[in-house]
Amino acid sequence: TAVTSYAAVDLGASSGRVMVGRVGPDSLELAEAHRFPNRPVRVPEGLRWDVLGLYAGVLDGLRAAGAVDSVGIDSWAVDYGLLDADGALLGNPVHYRDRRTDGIAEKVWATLPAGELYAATGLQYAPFNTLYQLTAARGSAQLAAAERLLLIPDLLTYWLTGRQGTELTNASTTQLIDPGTRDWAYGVAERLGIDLSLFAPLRRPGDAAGMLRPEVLEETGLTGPVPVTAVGSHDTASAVAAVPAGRERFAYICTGTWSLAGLELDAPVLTEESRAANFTNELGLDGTVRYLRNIMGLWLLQECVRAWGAPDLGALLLEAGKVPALRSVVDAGDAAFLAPGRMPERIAEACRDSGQPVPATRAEITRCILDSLALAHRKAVEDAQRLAGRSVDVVHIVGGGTRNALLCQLTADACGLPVVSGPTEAAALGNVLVQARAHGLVGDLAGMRRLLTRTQLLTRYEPRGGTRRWQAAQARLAGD
Ligand code: ADP
Ligand code: LRH
Repeated sequence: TAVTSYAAVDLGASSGRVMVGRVGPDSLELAEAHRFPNRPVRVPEGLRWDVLGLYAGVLDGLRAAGAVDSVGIDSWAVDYGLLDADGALLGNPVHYRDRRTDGIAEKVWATLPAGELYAATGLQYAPFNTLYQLTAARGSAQLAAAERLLLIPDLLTYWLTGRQGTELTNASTTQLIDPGTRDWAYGVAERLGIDLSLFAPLRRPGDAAGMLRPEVLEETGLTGPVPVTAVGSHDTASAVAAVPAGRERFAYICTGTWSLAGLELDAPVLTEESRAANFTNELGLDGTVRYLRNIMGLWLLQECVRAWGAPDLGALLLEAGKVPALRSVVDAGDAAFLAPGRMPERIAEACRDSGQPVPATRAEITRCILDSLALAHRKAVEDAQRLAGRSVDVVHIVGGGTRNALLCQLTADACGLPVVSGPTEAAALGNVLVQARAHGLVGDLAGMRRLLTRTQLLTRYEPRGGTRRWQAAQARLAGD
């Protein structure tokens, strides 16, 4: 049978890329067609995404990709664009790190208590969940003028095809979806006065999402018809679909700007204990639930590197590897690190405030971040197993953080479990595989993962012992 090829548009918070996946009966190859930075822009009204710049990057990428059998788009979650009655975008989409949601959750909980909200939606508290963003936007001129809300990948799909939809895995991050019915949480929306008709109808990974418009074909030099296929449009859903797991019992950590650490389940965990531990139930492929915790992730390092004028990352990690382990740790799950700016100082302050040695050099700060991330990974993997009543034998790490061997090794040490790292471009691979499946290839989720295991370069890290030191660090952080 012929090899087919798919363009995967994957927009992360730090960069966007268009990858081309070639899929055969027993082959899977991924090549980068185009990569471009994703730089948020601060304007007087707040922090915004440069969504036109991203769309231009997508068009450049499709041109570079050349002939493909289909296109799929995934991106970071929760954010959206508003359209007026003519279908025109109303303003630049607000960045999830914008401060407009400060203090909003408390207002929502006054109407719908946090416990009830969790039982109905299964979503962990994060100030930027779409529900809180919409509450913060209430009364604004823009929302008043809006006829339609499209999540970021759905907005780009609309621009490419002229067709509107709301893809389910990403919709599950709005906090307006019931993870049990996998449909809108109608009761929640009603009690909070959110008009669900703002949203386009739900569609699911694998559904047809339209055809590239003639103008898009012309601009990209492609020959039509080129279909766009709905994929797991939440990047984390696509990345989890591409975890190269066989029959083993596994936990996963999707590392990039964020670390998303947890388990794949077939039903949500909606207990009060789970809410207190801030675990989320996002929807995955084929009826799966992504039961995980959001951890600040390599954002902490990205922001330091930005503050330091972008020194060489490889050299910095080499130096960090020589710094003694676990001198000081911060809580990498703390939303206090959400906003941009002054990151080296904020890390140092957190160490000082908790009575630990204050990291001074760049290498020491980097080491503190990586130790703290590994520790947060450990805690999430441990808590997920306890809360879901499942145990695991291996931790899979996928995403940009797989390039950071020190982080992978420290995670293996902290978890006391082997870590299998790779693939790096997991979200793009998950995106490609869902498109391939929609075109009759690769079979079910297990089939997709078998193909990944056979074709992708993976690295194994064995735990080096010293679990007690990680336990002690965890206790220190918890203030025990
Ligand atoms: P996102 O999709 O959220 O934009 P990525 O998955 O692209 O994030 O991962 C970006 C992260 O990967 C960076 O913050 C950086 O820490 C890490 N990374 C990228 N390249 C390297 C490298 N050569 N060595 C170590 N880490 C790297
Ligand atoms: C990772 C991610 C994550 C969300 C965050 C907003 O890119 O999609 O899963 O929680 O961005």
